[in-house]
Formats: sequence, structure tokens, C-alpha cells
Amino acid sequence: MPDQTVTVDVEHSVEDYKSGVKPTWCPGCGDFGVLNAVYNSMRAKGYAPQDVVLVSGIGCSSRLPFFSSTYGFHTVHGRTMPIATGIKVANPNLKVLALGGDGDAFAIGGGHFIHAARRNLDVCYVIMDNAIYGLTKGQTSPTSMVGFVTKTTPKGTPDRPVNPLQLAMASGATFVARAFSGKPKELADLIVQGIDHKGFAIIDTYSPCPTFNKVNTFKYYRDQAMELPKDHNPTDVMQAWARAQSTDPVYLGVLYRAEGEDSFEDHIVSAHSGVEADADGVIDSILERYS
Ligand SMILES: Cc1ncc(C[n+]2csc(CCOP(=O)(O)OP(=O)(O)O)c2C)c(N)n1
Repeated sequence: MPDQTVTVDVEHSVEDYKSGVKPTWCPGCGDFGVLNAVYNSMRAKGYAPQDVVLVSGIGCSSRLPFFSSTYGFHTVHGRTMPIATGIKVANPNLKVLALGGDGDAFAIGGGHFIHAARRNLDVCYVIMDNAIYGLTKGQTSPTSMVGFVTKTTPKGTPDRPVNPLQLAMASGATFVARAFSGKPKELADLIVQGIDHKGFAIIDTYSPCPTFNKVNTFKYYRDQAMELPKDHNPTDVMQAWARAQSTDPVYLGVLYRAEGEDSFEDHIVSAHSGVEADADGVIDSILERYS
């Protein structure tokens, strides 16, 4: 497939990735740290803004592409993965970064998440996990804790939370990390690693909502979260699973990584060459019947 990207070989500054649109998030929102980390990861990669597509769903966090000078696709709620898949199929050379909230990823987008993971789609997906629906003013999300009180669950939700890291691992993701927007430098480094990884890379990022979630605050995560031990082996799936399960502490860093697996795009490229190799015109003759 021809390379349809145009990379300009110049050094970029963070300013080059800003759209000039001022973020509309509430003061103190964790998503500011994620936005900074996204800018810094693109700068670290030396990407030209026109080579990158930021794809998001619907939610406060999903507004992120508006604030970047790259291409962006603010899709329908929960449909980040289908659109990201389409972009990669159309032009595998584009750098696609998927972004959005925990509701977008694991509630309405939960089915798509599982299938993107099992296909090993070669995108990096940064989930801004605030354990609540922010845009719709504070309902429980799939990552809210048992007993979490909101306007729609005044007695506390009885539902147990999804564990995003274990869901990703069980679904076939090949790079599974956890980050905290209060540590944007570390997050930027993880995004670079996720981009460099061949296959589906998810970074579940604690990104507090100071307006509607008064429990999972910056202080809460600072007290709860710690970096993985130096001797953590991300290729050991059982160790990764156990550390993903831990709640006290919760671990930050790359919990699981599997290298050398085929990505979805590998199969697409071979499917394209299959069509090109149709010298006998069998496919054309089938298509002609419907014209
Ligand atoms: C099909 C559809 N269903 C429901 C909604 C309403 N809605 C908009 S955003 C959202 C959830 C937002 O939560 P999350 O994805 O976690 O993002 P956050 O706002 O917290 O960043 C919901 C339910 C919608 N826009 N479209």
C-alpha cells in the first residue's frame, strides 16, 4: 500500500500540536494532564501534526482532539474503535491515537473494545478513567466502586467495577498499562511506549473529575498508586494478572506486554495483496454481476 503520509523532517515544539482552542474542561480536571502528555508524546516521536489522527468518542474526555492541531475524529459515543479501525484500514501509515472516557470505552463501547483487543489493532488507546460519567453530570460508570453514591444511585451502586487491565488482557491486548494524570511525564513516556508497540496498546489513566467524583481525587490516587516494582516482568502473564488485580496498592506502569504477535494491519496488508494477486479476474467477475 502506498505511503500516503507526508512527514516533514523538522523538530517540533509542543506549541505545534496545539489547535488554539482553549480546553473546555473544569478547573482541576485530570484531563489537562493527559492532554499535556499527548502533546509531549507526539513531540517525543517527532510526528508532523498532519500524520496523526486523534480519535475519540463522546464525553468530556473525548473532546481532547479539538485541542490539537492534528487531524481529529470526534465520533459517536462508544464508537472510537470502529472509526480507528477504518482509518487504519484506509491508511495504515497514519499514526492513530484513540482517546476517551471509561464510559465510552467499557460501557457503550465495551463490545468494540474487546474485538479491537482480540484483533490486536495497532493503535494506542488512552482511557481517561474518572470512574464516573462527567459530561452527563455524574452517573456511575463501569469503573465506579461498589457503594459509589451519585444522583442516580443515591443508596450506592451495588455493581462491581470492571477491571480495565484484566478485561484488556483477557481480550487479547498485547500492551496493557496503567497511568495517572497527576504524573504527566510518566504518562507521556507510556504513550510513547504504547505507540511504539506493535498491536493493541491500552493505557488506563486515572484522570480525576473534581466536579462530580469527590472520592477518586488526585489525593486518593497519590495515596493509592505506586510504580510497579523494578523486577516486574511484563511478559509474565500471571504476574501481570495478579498485579492488575491488586487494589492496595494499585500499580502504575506497563503491567503486560507481548511482543512479536501479528497485528490486525498485517492481515489487512496480506488481504490487499490477495486482491492484487487476483490475476484471473475472479473477484472482478463476481463484482460485475452486481453492477
Ligand atoms: C448513544 C448515546 N448514549 C448516551 C449518550 C449520553 N452520554 C454522553 S457522554 C456519556 C458518558 C460520558 O462518560 P465517559 O465516557 O466516562 O466520559 P467523561 O465525560 O467522564 O470524560 C453519556 C452516557 C450519548 N451521547 N450517546
